[in-house]
Amino acid sequence: MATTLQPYQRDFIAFAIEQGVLKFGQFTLKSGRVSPYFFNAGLFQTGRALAKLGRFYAQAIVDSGLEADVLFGPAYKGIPLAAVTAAALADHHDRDIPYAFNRKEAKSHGEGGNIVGAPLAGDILIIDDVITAGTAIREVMRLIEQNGARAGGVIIALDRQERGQGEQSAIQEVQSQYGMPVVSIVTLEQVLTYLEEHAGGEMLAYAEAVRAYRDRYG
Ligand code: OMP
Repeated sequence: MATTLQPYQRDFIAFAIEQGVLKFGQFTLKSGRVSPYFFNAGLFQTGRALAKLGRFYAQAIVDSGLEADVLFGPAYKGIPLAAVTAAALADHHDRDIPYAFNRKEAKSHGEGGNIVGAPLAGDILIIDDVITAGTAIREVMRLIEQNGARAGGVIIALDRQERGQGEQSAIQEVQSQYGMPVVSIVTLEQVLTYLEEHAGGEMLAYAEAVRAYRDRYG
C-alpha cells in the first residue's frame, strides 16, 4: 500500500540515511528479532545534525496537533531529544514548553529525586527514538506513573510498525493500554515508499528485504 509523505518527512528520511542513522544489513534487535534495517538515533552526533533533528520532531508535534505541558526525555537517549525539540519548538513555532528528564540513579542530596528540569505536571509528552515491540516505552510509562504524573502522548522518530505482545501493532497496544496517542516523524511504510521512489538498484534490494521482514513481524 503506497503512503503519502510530507516534504519534511522526505527530508528526514534522506537526512537519516545521509547521517548513517538509518542503515541496512542484518541487526539483532532488543526483542530478539533479526532485522534488515536499524535506526540508530545516537548517530545524529554533531551540533548541526542535532539542531536539525530537533526541528523534525518539532514539526511532527505541531503537525499532529499533540498538546503538551511538559516534554519528557527518558534517560539516556531521550535527554538530548527533549532538549533540542524544546529549543526547536520555541525557536521555530513560538511554543515555549518546559522540559524534563530522569536520572537513572536517584540522588539523595542536593535537589534530590530522579527528575531533573520542569516538574511533571499536566499532560506529559514523552519523546523517544524508536518503538519496536513496545518494551522500552512501557518502562517509561511506569517511571512517569511512579512520579505521580500522567502521560498525554508519545512522539518518536520512527514507527517500525511491528507487532507488540499480541496480534496488534506495538503502537496500537500502547495507545489502547494507556489511552494516549503515539505519533512518529515517519513510519516504516513511509521509509519504504521513499526507498521505492528515490533509490537505485541497491536501495530497491533493501526495500525488498524490509518488506519481507514486515510480512513476518508487521
Ligand atoms: P522496543 O523496546 O522493542 O519497543 O524497542 C525500542 C528500542 O530498541 C529503542 O528505544 C532502541 O533502544 C532500540 N532500537 C533502535 O534504536 N532502533 C531500531 O531500529 C530498533 C531497535 C530495537 O532494538 O528494536
